[in-house]
Amino acid sequence: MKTMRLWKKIVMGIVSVLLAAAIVTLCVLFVPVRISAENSVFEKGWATDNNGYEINGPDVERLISVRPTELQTTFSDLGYYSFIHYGMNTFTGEEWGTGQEDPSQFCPTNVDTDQWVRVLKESGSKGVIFTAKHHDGFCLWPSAYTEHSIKNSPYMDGKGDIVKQMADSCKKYGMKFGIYLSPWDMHEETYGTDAYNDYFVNQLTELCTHYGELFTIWFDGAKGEDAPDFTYDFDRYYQVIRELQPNCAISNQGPDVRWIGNEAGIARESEWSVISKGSESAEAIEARSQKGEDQADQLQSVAYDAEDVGSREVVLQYKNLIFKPAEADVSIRPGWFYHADQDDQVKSVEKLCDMYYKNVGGNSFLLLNVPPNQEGVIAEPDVEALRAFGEQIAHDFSKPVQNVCLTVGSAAEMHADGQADAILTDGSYMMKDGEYILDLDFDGEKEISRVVLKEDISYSQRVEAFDVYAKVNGKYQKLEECTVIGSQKICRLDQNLKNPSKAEGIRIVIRQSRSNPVLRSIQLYEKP
Ligand code: FUL
Repeated sequence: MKTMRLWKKIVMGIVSVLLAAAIVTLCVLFVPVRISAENSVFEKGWATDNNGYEINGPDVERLISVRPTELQTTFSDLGYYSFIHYGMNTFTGEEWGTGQEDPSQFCPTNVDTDQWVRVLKESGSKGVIFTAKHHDGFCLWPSAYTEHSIKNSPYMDGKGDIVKQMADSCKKYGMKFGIYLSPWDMHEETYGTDAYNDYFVNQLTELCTHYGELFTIWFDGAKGEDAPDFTYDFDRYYQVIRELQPNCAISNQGPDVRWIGNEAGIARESEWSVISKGSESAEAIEARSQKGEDQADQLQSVAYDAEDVGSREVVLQYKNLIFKPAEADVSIRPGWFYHADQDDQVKSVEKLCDMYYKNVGGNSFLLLNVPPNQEGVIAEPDVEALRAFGEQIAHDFSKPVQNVCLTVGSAAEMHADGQADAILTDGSYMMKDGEYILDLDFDGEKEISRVVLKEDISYSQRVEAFDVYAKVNGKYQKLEECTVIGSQKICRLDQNLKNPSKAEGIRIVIRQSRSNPVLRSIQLYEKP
């Protein structure tokens, strides 16, 4: 009996030890290993724990089912484009005007739209949006529906049409052409009545038919506090554009491009294109338009300009989601229109570059305004700043890294995946489960200053967090912890004190994603 009990004890002991060992083994095998420390080795079987967020499931499915239209996808490649504010205010010295101005006050002597477009193009801009009509109602084209236009001004004895001049110059220099049209009109008598919607549609039709292809129409949200209460028939406006200009994005108060929420060129650290439908009502945009730089830090609570418009915590609260990329509009000077006394307040090259990187390199478009002067040319300080800005950006990207060996997957299981090469060359690659690591190894050592990542946004915006490592003497050092990618993320490693002057490679680890990330390209640039 005693021996039986002893045997039982021994067997039970062995079973417990085996059980404990099995549990430990299972844990090691199935609990994802998190990379926490620098120089960590990405062990076999490494997988992201997605920062504790679900990587798949119904919520994630709902988020990634929100995708751009073809028009939005194409538009997303523009990155940086320009605004030209020119009109009655240029001559009266105002920013908003009154609508009571006389057409005779509009008297430029040398409207050189070729110079405008050339200067902008040389700065790297891809298109120009021109103020055909600002809030004062004065039209820069000879509209058949009003006398308050260029046709009654001294400019070219009333024979001028600056919208046409702009369209022609854009064509000549291979720039896209777009139109700003203010729905708020201080001059037009029908404003505030239904007849105004007809007036507006008539003007829109003129602009959509006589000036070739438009890449965007920009409906300003601003409206004076004492302006009559009036609901614009936006659906009708949109329909006219869709019919006459099917490739034209409707921006700001429109369905295709979202106003970022301030007029200081400040993008959020995590700029999302998948947002709630409720946060972009025309009224909300109207209420917050015309904000200056001093107010830009008030990106808070109210939905449209809230600090967070796209994290899971926010968007999952809403039933209707839409894809709407952000655009940051900002002027190169304090004012939107030219004022001689602001000649010494043109933004510095450093400021312009910073805005470029934060927006174009942060899933937002940069819409930079440059106002020509009374004579009709872009003034020297702006020309100088734009030239230096364009040169700096071109210089920053002048040494693309060639001959990169790309491997995808965890370190112990690296394999050169033929398909993955597509990532380097503007293809599209859906990363497989457990393969959220990308290694870019060089032929020799290099000092990398820019890492440019793009998601294939036709699969929605998925990446929520990623890290950048440098490989030095075979070990990995973490340089940056970043959030979203979207249409484009540019990491400026040369701004990072930890960036080594000699790296053998760069490693990108996707930490958090809504389902499998789909990348479109990765480009690296050496310090020039
Ligand atoms: C604002 C307008 O009130 C400004 O004058 C300028 O046109 C800017 C782009 O939008 O809302």
